[in-house]
Amino acid sequence: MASKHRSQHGIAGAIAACTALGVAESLSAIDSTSPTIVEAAGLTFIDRFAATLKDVAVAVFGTHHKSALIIGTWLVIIGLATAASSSPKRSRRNFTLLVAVIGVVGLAAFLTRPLSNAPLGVIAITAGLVTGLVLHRHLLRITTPATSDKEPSFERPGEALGNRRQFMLVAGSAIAGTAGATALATTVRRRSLNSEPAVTAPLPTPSTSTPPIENTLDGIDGITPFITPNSDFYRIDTALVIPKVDPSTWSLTIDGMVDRPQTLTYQDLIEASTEVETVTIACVSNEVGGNLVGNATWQGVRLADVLDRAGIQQGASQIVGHSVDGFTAGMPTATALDGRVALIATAMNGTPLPQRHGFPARLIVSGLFGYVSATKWLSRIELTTWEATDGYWIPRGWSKEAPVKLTSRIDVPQRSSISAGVTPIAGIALSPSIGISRVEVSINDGPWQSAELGDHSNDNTWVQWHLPWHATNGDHIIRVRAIDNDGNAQDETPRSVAPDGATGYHRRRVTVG
Ligand SMILES: Nc1nc2c(c(=O)[nH]1)N[C@H]1C(S)=C(S)[C@@H](COP(=O)(O)O)O[C@H]1N2
Ligand SMILES: [Mo]
Repeated sequence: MASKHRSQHGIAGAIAACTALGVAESLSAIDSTSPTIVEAAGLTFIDRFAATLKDVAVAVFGTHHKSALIIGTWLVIIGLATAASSSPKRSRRNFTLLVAVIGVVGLAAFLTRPLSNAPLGVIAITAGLVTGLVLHRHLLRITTPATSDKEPSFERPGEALGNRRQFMLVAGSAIAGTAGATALATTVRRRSLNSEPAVTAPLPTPSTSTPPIENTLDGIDGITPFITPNSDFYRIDTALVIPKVDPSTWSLTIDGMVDRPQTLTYQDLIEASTEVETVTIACVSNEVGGNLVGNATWQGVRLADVLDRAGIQQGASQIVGHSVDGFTAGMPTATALDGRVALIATAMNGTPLPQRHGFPARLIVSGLFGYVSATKWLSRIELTTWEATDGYWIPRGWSKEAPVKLTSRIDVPQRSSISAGVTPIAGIALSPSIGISRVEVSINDGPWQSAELGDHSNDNTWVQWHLPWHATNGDHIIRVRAIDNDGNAQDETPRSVAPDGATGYHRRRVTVG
């Protein structure tokens, strides 16, 4: 009897918690520019544990793991509620206590997120708490009708059956209602979040006529295309939900150690977006041979021009990009002024920046890893000293200076087993802002052979390379290495991504026959 009550009390806790979460989530999901309660908890978790997770963090920030974090949060809360509610004697007290603690922690997490809709969050959490407590009490009353929260002295069989039926009915409706409301709210929210912003202004005609890329090696089957389509471009960020920015109210501030702080509206920025540059950007978390790298044509305003108008003060040695969701990335001021491509970008491959890539504006700096430069959903550019502050990832164990490392990758043959005959070996090599001068391939530790290079007139992009290979039967190891335009050879020592980027040669094993 005791264990039956224990499990029914536990189930009451689980159902009440689930319903409470459903109410809080559905209500807080209404504003798609704000995180929901559970998303806020997940974002706080990311900020808190990103450092501990280190390389694992890369995985956490991948899209799939974001859903896992949301689902995990639900499961943990429901699990805690089940445990707290299980004791037949202290079910009510423990459950109330737990719900109060989760409510306070949830509210604190929510209110400290930069994009949270505070009034909506307070309403959502209050409604969730009240629903959860009322439902829990009600379910307990059905479980133990005679003496509300105490073990009943005896139970007539018919009464027990009736209670059980009533318990199932209330519990079932609560779960069905929660599932329905949450599914509806999530669908509406997702639709709103996934819709790309309506283009409010046409992009201006580029002031520079960039020469078209003459000889890409796109014709080689399986090679990475020279330009990465927006839909295939890698995405890395700490945003559990992509910030949705309204361009009509958004503005970009340039302040800190400047003589004339600036405020630019979306319209201002679009009108000035006459620079067009093709630049490869890469993530520090990209392993040798990895896919966290992409090449796009960016349109925007030269960062140096905007800074010039603001007037950089003496000693302002760091530029810190701030995003609407609180992310920051800091780089040496010199990188914006040394002649390399450094843009406030508003468009990517001919369309306004996609939401996931930073709409309405982001920074793109050739030759620096994304985490120190490429702030998406940009809201502020702050000029400060190098010592004054650190970007998001620096206290989390990543290097403050982070130039992109010279690297190369084998894309073709795509399969690990191919048939004999002449077949291409091909891939990409990159060292943005310096450029690639040579790519070499070695088969089975044989001599390094120079590969043919695709267009490499632009030092800011990756270079496609190709070597025809007469493949003979057997197992082969293919290796690649690159040399940059400064004459530096690719670092051969295998190193993982932390703290400032992976090194080593990419190799592929291919079985021919
Ligand atoms: N607001 C914001 N901007 C950000 C990040 C982020 O987490 N938040 N991540 C940076 C990192 S680590 C990288 S590698 C690039 C990736 O840009 P992409 O997602 O457009 O490829 O964005 C950078 N800009
Ligand atoms: Mo990154």
